[in-house]
Amino acid sequence: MVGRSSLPDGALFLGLDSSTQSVKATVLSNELIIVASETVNFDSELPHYKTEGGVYRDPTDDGRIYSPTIMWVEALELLLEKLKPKINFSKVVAVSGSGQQHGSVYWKKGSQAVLSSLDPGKSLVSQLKDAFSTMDSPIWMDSSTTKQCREVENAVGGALELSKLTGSRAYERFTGPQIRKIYQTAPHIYENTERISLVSSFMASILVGCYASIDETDGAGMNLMDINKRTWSKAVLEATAPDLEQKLGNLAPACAAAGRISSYFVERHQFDKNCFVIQWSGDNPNSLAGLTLNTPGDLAISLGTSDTVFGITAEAKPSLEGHVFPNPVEPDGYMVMLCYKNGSLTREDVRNQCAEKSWDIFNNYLEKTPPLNGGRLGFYYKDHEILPPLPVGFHRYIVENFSDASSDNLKECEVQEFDPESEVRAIVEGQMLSMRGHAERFGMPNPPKRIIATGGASSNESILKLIAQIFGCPVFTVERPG
Ligand code: 5FX
Repeated sequence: MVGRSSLPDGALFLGLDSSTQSVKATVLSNELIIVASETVNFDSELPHYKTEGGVYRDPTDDGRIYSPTIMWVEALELLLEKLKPKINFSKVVAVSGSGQQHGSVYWKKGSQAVLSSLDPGKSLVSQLKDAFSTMDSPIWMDSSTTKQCREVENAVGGALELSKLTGSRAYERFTGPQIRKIYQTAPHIYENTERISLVSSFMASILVGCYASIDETDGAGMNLMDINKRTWSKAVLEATAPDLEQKLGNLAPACAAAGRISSYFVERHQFDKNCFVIQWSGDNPNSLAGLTLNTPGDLAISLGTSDTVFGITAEAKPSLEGHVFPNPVEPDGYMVMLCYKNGSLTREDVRNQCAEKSWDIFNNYLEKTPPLNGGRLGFYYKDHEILPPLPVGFHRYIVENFSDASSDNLKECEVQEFDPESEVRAIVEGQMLSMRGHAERFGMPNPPKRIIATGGASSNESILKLIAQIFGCPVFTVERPG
């Protein structure tokens, strides 16, 4: 591996992030200083795919949400082109990345050969466009596999049994139920699939020029891996689809090297042939690693397209809510996580409707309304929510006798609307109260010693202040590329 003392002068580290709405690159120096960054936004920079927020919503299949696999390939190429004038790729000693969790890619039979013989004179898109048995990658926002979830749970003895085995009960967005749906509804696609990658292992595969392993941490987001043994669970594989193990390949620890960068990138982009590709992992596990979360009393909140809450724990105690994944940096430990689908896009919706599409006005409303909003509480689901699993809808309540110290006289009544100021406070408070409630139920530290906030909205000080009010602890955030 790359020892820090043996690093060449000017060594660089390239971190990539393949997320729902964009791909991003961050380049770090040997001293861990950010020296360059770049982004490719799918909707605005690759408009020919006609995605909205990086995804397609299928009007004929309720809850089906997917992305065009090849768009991620084109975005990677464009990202490297945009980065080229800013850094010398030959100085990059290691590259790794994050992928949106759960999303999956279906490599067609024969594609390993294509991947390992890419011609550096041609684009990746032109060579990989026919490499998939389906052009559609189901992603984490999908909620169309409830039937498959119940079937897999029932086959292994129930939801709790599945959770004890894999770290989570069956969730619609998890890759196992998604694979089962493809096997059931499009058996020819399943049959013609040589390898199934996660978004993380898919991007690593392109960089190494062969199928990269799924890492154990992102692998735990599939409802397929034995959370204690960190191997595929035979019982769950059988309950999901036939001959699945060979289509998944081996698992690898999140911190292992996937291989050296392929000759395609050496010749086309002048990377050094010794540059390591380190296993990619999921965006949330990598946030945990990047935030160097190593104290059990700390909680992290990531405010992005999805909102997530996570912490670390020594033991795996999976239950009916939330997820247990292997800790990506502590080989014997675990991370625990809650995920909400209605994150930044839902906050943006309320901003657009109530705050003239301006974050300044939104923040001003947050600052001038009191904590707990004089009893005006709301729950806003622009998309089918994961936690709690509820359909699309905005729900607003006024709690009466709110100042009364006892909870006996509290009475809530549902209302159709709030004034704009209260609406703004209600959405953010509703999100944070839900996080606090579920985090407590899941056995996460209460109150946390401190919260570390990350993700796009963590640059919003008014939101950070509100998090501190709801959780009753200090809130910190991290340096972000400008
Ligand atoms: C986690 O379980 C999720 O589904 C999301 O946070 C995705 O990882 C977003 F990319």
